[in-house]
Amino acid sequence: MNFLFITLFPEQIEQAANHSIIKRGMEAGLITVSCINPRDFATDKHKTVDDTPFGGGAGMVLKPEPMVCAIKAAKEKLPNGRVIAMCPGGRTLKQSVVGEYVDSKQDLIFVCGHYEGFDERIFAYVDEKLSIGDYVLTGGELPALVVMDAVARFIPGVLGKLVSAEDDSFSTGLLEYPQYTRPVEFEGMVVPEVLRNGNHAHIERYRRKEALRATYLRRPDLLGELTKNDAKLLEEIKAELAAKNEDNL
Ligand code: 4FN
Repeated sequence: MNFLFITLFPEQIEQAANHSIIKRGMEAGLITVSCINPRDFATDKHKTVDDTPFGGGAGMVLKPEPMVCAIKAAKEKLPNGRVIAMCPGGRTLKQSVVGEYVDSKQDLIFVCGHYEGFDERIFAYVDEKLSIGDYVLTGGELPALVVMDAVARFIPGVLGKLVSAEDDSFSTGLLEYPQYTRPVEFEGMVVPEVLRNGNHAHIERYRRKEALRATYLRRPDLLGELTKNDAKLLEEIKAELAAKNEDNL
């Protein structure tokens, strides 16, 4: 799979790509990471890529010509590429969106903004707008890198032999159950008995229940349709919470 970043700051992408799992995927020939700099398509002697906004106001807007030239060059390099403009108004990145990108088998072309953002007319050359969440940032590079990280781990071989993204512990759609390693006792806090002495079935049940508990308490919005078994575990959790509240009275 090929990832191409349209960015005024290619060093930021290259630096990030030279670390972690992305580097391994590149070395294994499973992914490529490249950049196109819109500044290379600026035609004046100062290589101008931004200008003041029509109508007035603070800051600068990215001019459409160099951005669109860069997008066209990216599409020539990756004809099967999906052009994704990183912007706060896009649909929000979720694991389901990551799955869509993986399943599409398309290369990904990220358009990264700076200053006050893009001239509206570049969106005619974009397949979709995507956001990673609601906070003010200085550029679209970090969001685009987040998307690449989330997508790359699904490419067979990128994570290595031992773990595959599809059957790892994050693929349940729930928050993670609590995990422990040695020592059995740390500062008076003890690893739950079931994880030390329980059988496989008991451990599986404990982990499912604790994943449901964490999700119910902290991110109930992530709980979708429950299986019969999960519904039973959740009833137990609610009963336990109710009993605890009575104790507090
Ligand atoms: N951000 C908001 C409202 C208005 C502007 C911003 C903002 C970088 C070029 C866009 C931000 C967040 C998630 C890209 C934010 C993202 C960006 C992203 C982003 C410079 C213009 C800008 C209401 C969300 C707080 C700056 C809200 N995912 N403008 O951050 O590119 O992809």
